[in-house]
Amino acid sequence: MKNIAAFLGDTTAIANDDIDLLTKKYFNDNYGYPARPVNFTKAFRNWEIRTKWSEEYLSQALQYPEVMESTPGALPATMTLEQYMANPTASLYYKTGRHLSTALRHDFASPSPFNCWYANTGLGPPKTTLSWLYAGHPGTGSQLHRDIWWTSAWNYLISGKKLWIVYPAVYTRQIAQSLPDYRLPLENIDLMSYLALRYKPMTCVQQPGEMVFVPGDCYHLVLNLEKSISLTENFINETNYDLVKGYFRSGSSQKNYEDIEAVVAEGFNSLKLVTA
Ligand SMILES: O=C(O)CCC(=O)C(=O)O
Repeated sequence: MKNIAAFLGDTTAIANDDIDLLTKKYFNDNYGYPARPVNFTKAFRNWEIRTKWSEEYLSQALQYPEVMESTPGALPATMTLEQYMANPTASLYYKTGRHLSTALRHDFASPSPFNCWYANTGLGPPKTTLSWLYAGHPGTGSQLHRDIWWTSAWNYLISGKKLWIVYPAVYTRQIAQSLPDYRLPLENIDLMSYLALRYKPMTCVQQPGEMVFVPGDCYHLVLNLEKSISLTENFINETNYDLVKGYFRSGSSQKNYEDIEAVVAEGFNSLKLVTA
């Protein structure tokens, strides 16, 4: 992809935070409550999965064929991680939630600042898991979107390089009204012409060992600049519960809304226990 340096130079940088130890209070005060995107450059650089989750190790652990995410026009495909990695293509992207049902789940615990009330609820087994492993060849990526249920997310880069394009929450309503303009063909993005659009994004290039936080009210788009492997999880807690409730409030299922209300009530009770 051409012009990355020029593109980065013409956009506002997402904050790089080089704190060594990320506490929940520091995260909530500076990024969670203000809903501010950030790239943590050092806090997770020694996370064990960064070295343990090599391509070979993951391919061994994830032998189930997955349906690939594909760019419009690409033929649908189903592949194991090993097959995908051996076949460079920019039109297919490997994504799985299956790591949580393999031994891989014992290799990591979600960092405590991002504790998720839904994933950890005692009210019953969650119907949906909010944890995914991505593997992508250069040129693959995630089209412009807001995250599932308007939850917030962290994304940890194990290997490779990713370009993040994140819109400040203040533009969310307007972008939602002109989504086709902001959804660009991933296979042929002209980054500089992207800047001619009315609303300007924030950007960063994420390196291995870095963790990007994206608040649930920010549209974002991600491009793999090199062959990349990352782990991402979404979460609901005291920093974003009302946004998530708003998502379900505007949906059609009263039952889903009530379930999330119960999870949120349980979450606040658990906070009382922690601070008592
Ligand atoms: O690594 C990526 O492709 C970005 C993932 C992402 O934005 C998401 O899962 O919501």
